[in-house]
Amino acid sequence: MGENSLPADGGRRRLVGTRRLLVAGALGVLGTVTALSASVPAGAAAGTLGAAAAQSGRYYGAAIAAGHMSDSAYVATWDREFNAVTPENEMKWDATEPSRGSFRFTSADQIVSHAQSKGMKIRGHTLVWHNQLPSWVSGLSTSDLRSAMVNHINTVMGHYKGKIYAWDVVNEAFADGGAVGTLRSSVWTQKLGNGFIEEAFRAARAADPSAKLCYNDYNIDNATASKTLGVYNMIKDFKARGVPIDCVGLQSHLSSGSVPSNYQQNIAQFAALGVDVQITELDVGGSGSAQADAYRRVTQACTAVPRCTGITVWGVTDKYSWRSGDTPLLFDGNYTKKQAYTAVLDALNAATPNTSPSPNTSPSPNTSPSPNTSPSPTRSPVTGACSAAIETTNSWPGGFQSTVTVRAGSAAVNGWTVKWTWPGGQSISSLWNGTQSVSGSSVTVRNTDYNGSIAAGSSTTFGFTANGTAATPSVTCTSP
Ligand code: 9MR
Repeated sequence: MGENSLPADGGRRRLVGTRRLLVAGALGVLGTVTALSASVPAGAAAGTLGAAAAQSGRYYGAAIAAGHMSDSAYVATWDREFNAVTPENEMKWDATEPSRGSFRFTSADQIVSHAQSKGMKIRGHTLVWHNQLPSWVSGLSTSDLRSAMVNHINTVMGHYKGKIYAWDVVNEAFADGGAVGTLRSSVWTQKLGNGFIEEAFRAARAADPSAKLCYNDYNIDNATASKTLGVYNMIKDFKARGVPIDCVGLQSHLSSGSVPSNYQQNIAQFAALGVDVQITELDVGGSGSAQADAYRRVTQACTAVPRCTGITVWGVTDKYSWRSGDTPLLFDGNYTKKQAYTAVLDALNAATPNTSPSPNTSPSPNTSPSPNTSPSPTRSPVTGACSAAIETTNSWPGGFQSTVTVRAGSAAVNGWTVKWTWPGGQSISSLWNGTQSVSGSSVTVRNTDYNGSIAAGSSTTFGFTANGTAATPSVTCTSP
């Protein structure tokens, strides 16, 4: 599906598509801005983007690249102006798991620890995407790919557990053309089918229940575009079936004059599904007052909707932007504030306080709840050199997800077998990081070729989703 694949330049051609999709004109609110700014009581206006956003309970973030952190003006501007961050490339699959099972977090850790030291919110970007995916992933069989996806989610989210405000769990899965709901053809759809999105979200909830889980995409800024409606329908379906999802990310790579007239309506209609909305990769090509007007409209659209919880611009300075030729950011190449900066600051300062901040990962009233039940793990007696503990990490009507931790005793283990018996007719629908054999209600799971060796005192995990009522049967572990 060539028309759906990304161009080699990392997506620059999408902007053409964006322009085609977006409704022209639509700058009718300009006249209101001065009046809004003027209504801010003297002394109430904050002087930086982060502080201004915080007044209404929101964040204002920037994408940050670890490679630029040696530029002191870059870091100084980030620290001064922003209270949130998204690593621009450092958490992507090619950066974090360049070869199977071998994880690297150095660059991402650099951004995370800096952000933490400044009390910033951190958005995790991104776990499952067709782009910046190392070639070893595309070569896997269906069952290996499923295991690799869940293992990647578990390991990356596990590494940052408790530190991430929101994760872009799945990025850019919808196609730019075709009927409403058409997914982009990728290794994910080809091998796992369209259900890969749901599988990823279920695994993500189990991996870090404290993080908000977002679906993130571009060209979903226009409320009536078919791509937008496809995402809208997916979220509605997830909420109705209790598939965990907390937020939608509108990337909003825009150009001056191309902010859709229904942009605020779009945010509001997503929010009405019971998810937060975040503007995740905002940049607006252009300059001067036209660019400032577009930024102002985007900001006002977010602050007008209580569940629009924050905005992230895709970079600090034009000079490092992925589309620097379009000068799309709020600071020029010398870190001088542009007209667009002032427009954003004024719009943030004019926002009325957000009185209904959304609780973390709460189900909306119109959904079947998907509680994160975490009863204390049932531990097996140590019968051999290993022990196993099973816990329910998610459940929903008619199904559940479990994680089994296999631990070596005082000696290293080379190969392990975990067994249990289902108490009430449960059945595994999908298992990762193990190989299963089932006989009636008896289940046997053995290690795969990559996780059989466990050092003394260390552990590995496997997991599964299952049909039926959540259960934590007693499990045994033996090692040859
Ligand atoms: O800004 C990122 C750029 O440095 C990378 O080269 C590019 C590679 O795909 O990804 C850019 O970020 C993208 C983001 O991760 C997802 N949405 C589109 C962004 C711009 O292409």
